[in-house]
Amino acid sequence: MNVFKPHSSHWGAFSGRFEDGKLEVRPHPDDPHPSPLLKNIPAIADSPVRIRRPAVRRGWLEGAPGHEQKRGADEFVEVSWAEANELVARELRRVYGEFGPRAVFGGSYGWSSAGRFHHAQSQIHRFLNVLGGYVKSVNTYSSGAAMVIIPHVLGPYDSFDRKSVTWDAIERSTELLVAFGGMAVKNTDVHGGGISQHVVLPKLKGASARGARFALVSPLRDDFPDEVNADWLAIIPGTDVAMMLGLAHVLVNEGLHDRDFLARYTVGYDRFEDYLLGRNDGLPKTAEWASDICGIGADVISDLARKMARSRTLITVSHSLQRADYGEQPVWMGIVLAAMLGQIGLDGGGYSYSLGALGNIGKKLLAAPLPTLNQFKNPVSDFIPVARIADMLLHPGDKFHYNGQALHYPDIRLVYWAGGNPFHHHQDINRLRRAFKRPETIIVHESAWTSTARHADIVLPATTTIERDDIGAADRDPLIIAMKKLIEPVGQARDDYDIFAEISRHLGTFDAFTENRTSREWLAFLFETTRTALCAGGHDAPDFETFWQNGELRLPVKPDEGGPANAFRQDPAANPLQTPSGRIEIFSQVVEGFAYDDCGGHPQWYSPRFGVEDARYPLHLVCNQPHQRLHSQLDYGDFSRSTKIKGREPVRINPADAKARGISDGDIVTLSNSRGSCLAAAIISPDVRPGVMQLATGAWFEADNPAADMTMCIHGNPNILTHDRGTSKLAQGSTGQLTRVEVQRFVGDVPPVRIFEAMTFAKKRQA
Ligand SMILES: Nc1nc2c(c(=O)[nH]1)N[C@H]1C(S)=C(S)[C@@H](COP(=O)(O)OP(=O)(O)OC[C@H]3O[C@@H](n4cnc5c(=O)[nH]c(N)nc54)[C@H](O)[C@@H]3O)O[C@H]1N2
Ligand SMILES: Nc1nc2c(c(=O)[nH]1)N[C@H]1C(S)=C(S)[C@@H](COP(=O)(O)OP(=O)(O)OC[C@H]3O[C@@H](n4cnc5c(=O)[nH]c(N)nc54)[C@H](O)[C@@H]3O)O[C@H]1N2
Ligand SMILES: [Mo]
Repeated sequence: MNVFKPHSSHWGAFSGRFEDGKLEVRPHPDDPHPSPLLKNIPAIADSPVRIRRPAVRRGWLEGAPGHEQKRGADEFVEVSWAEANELVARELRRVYGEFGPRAVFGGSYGWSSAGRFHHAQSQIHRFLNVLGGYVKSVNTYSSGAAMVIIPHVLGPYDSFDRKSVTWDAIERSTELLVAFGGMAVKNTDVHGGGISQHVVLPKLKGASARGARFALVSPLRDDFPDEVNADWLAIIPGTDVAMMLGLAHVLVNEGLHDRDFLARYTVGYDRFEDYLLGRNDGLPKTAEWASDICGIGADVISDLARKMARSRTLITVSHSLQRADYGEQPVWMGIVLAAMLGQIGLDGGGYSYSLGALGNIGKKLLAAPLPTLNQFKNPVSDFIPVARIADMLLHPGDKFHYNGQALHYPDIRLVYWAGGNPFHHHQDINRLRRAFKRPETIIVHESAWTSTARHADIVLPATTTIERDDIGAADRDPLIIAMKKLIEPVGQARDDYDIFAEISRHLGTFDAFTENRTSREWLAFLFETTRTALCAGGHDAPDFETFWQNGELRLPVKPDEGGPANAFRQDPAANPLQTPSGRIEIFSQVVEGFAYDDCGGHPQWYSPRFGVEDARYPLHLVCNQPHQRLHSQLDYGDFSRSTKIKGREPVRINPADAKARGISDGDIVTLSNSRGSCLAAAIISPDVRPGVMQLATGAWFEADNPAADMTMCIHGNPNILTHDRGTSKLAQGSTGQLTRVEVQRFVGDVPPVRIFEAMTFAKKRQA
């Protein structure tokens, strides 16, 4: 009998064993609320959709590298590893030689997998840096707008986004938690790198049992768990800033704002108040004004404002709110509202950005550094804000704005991706398909035939975590895990490290890339930093072999002393914020100085662009994170597939909207707008606001006609519908969360979904 061995994933620590050709998975025994996403894991071992051998697109193999209309609609030819390595090395040599590193895009955004050494992003960046560098991407799809605006208003993103308020403080002190964008427990199933304990539900229940109240501001009722009783304020998507302004207006009107706090800790409130009260534009942003825009009653807004002023109130703003047109505004306006309440820096009060978006946010900080692979320095300074990928490929040389800089898109010849799925994560997939036809060569390492792999020229089969040894560790998770190999590599899959090492051998960079360490030697080497730091801090720390045998190691955590906001509140002169003024910038001279028409010097209401451009499409579509998987990962797993209806991704529709269109539960429907369309299966639900539908991201994109310029996705990927514009000239963040569509019942023969079936391969034609 095989024994259960420790392992980890972005959605939980677990142990696994492979017995009788089946993978069994058990959650970590100390996890109070394990994630159902663990049920997706067993399929990794034998799914037909795994990539088993290196494969090259026929047109690329038989022709020459170049712009290519057939990319995404061509056949693949399987080749040997020797041939694949030779092809990749030759092409890299050509592109670096002829065009230099500024022609190579290695941004390679994506979540890859848990595991500190075999982390695909770290591996690819290290590999490309050794070759001379690459054009990178900055910021994330998660938080593109917030990462740029928060430093102007509060200080460095990393010190503020997640370090402000702990769950312990909420359980202890919060009286009213107002969650803009909610706090869906399904989102806290995951955390990048791993999560050994899922505590959010128990913590919320704890706070609720002590008497805390919750206000859920969201178009979806289930953005807060049923177990705690929240007041659902079913807002119209994209209108939170208007509602926040309405709340702020009530505070001022009734003298409930904290003038002392504003005077002592902030700058620029007067400029903002002029706007709020309409002194310059003649338009006071009253509760009634807000109500007309956001769909929440003026009396409800007024009542909430009073309660917020009377209670120890915590305002949270979700990532999702800023993954939309003008996404900088709700992040900033949430801070201003919290400043007006004067509770920033008080225990369990104030402001917390993105609390509830990931499972480890709000936990205590670790007192030791995690094992980390050195990626080396990238000598190339060119970059794009991550979600500008299609713009960059389509418009080399064009100018774009970003955070006060005017920049130009580089001319990319070669795209190299490992550990991400742009055909899942990027907006306006029909446009992305056109963009992916532009480079001369696209190389992808993947473990499964995702749509991105199918749009590449050279596809190299990568192992998953369960096929290799690694060290599992994550930010604010005290448990380091010996992630032990559970099965042999599927087919001819290789670890990303070994793939890059072998290609490096062809390019003469093997020693620099590998430092002549085997994977096992790397694990011991990386563990040593953590061990040394622990010893220096006076803690007990085992050597690597002992850790590996024990299977896990518990790191010490820092005491809950509150974040930088608490220190700032206690003594603003001694602990100024790292902003130009040292205070909270309600008005930012710097942002004002950029003179952007879509992000001014203080937060303000801008009507979403999609509302204007897509006005003829009557329904809002919320494209949020899936509860049944992490993004597109393991969409072929049992749990994800168990939620499909007739093989399609479910879309939730309010009963009134369904009735008006003759749609019944389980019907296949077509969602469409000017950018494209997709099929999905209807679930009629009163948990979505009337006028709103919800279709999660992550169903693998499958074109009904891969050769056509405009195609429908027959599986249910919402990014065929979303628009591809940055949040504003300031941050250029992704705006994928919201769009507008029409929906109708599909009549006729429904095309079968085949994306999870085994690929068939072509034979190379003899020259
Ligand atoms: N419309 C809309 N779009 C969105 C969002 C939204 O709200 N709405 N959300 C956005 C957000 S927040 C994010 S973070 C992105 C997520 O976008 P991604 O991070 O790109 O999504 P994943 O599905 O996690 O893709 C990871 C890929 O890496 C592969 N992989 C895993 N481990 C390994 C490995 O060890 N080696 C290699 N070579 N490959 C590996 C997986 O098979 C998978 O295909 O999506 C964004 N897209
Ligand atoms: N199970 C699971 N958990 C995940 C992920 C996953 O793929 N699966 N992805 C992880 C990642 S990478 C990230 S970045 C985080 C993302 O964290 P978020 O971006 O916060 O998560 P979403 O689920 O996209 O959105 C949360 C909710 O915001 C609400 N919402 C959308 N638009 C509006 C609006 O205009 N106003 C208001 N008030 N509410 C709105 C929607 O109802 C939606 O359910 O989640 C993480 N957690
Ligand atoms: Mo994300």
